[in-house]
Amino acid sequence: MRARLAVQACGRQVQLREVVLRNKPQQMLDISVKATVPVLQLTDGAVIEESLQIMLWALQNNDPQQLLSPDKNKHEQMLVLIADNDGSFKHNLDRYKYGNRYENADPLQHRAAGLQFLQVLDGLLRQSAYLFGEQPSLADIAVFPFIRQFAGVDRKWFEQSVPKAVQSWLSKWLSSAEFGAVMTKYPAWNSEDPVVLFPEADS
Ligand SMILES: N[C@@H](CCC(=O)N[C@@H](CS)C(=O)NCC(=O)O)C(=O)O
Repeated sequence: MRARLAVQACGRQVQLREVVLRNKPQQMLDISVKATVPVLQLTDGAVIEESLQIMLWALQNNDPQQLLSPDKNKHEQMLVLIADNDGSFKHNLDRYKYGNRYENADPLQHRAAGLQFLQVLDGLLRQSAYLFGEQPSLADIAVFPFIRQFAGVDRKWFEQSVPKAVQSWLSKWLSSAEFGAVMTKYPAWNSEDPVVLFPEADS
């Protein structure tokens, strides 16, 4: 979702091939040993296998909303926050959400550890409407899809325990036109299908 958000924000179109993870197409396996989604193949054949790298590729090409240039030269701080999200927060999220898949993981302990990251977000959101200023940045669109997952595990607990500034920020993103547009469901790609462009020409 976050790769789609960045591609959408950069104003370029890509060909979209929806993958069902339990039935990965051979064409995907041929270009990516890692075989995770998202994966982007460029016209020169180069392959980008990490969602954050796809986001950076998109926005370094074209960044009309200046998502890479948050207020007050906070670019480095933004990348550090995203690394914390992708590292320890994602680790805790997976063990909270899918506790039964991890031996010896205590989901509630990982929920508590995840909450600490949300408190960091709260500190930022008490200062400005978005994580790094009054306008959205790469950090917002890189992080909120994970907070959405965290919220979805136990919505009641989330509403009671997570700082209100974080809840409002998340709600704003979930009701945004940008998020609505990337949540479109696509049928699984098949090599005989016509090309699907994302975003569609008129969006
Ligand atoms: N850090 C990677 C994580 C990619 C990842 O693990 N994606 C999952 C789906 S959300 C996946 O493709 N898993 C492979 C599988 O289940 O076979 C990224 O952000 O691109």
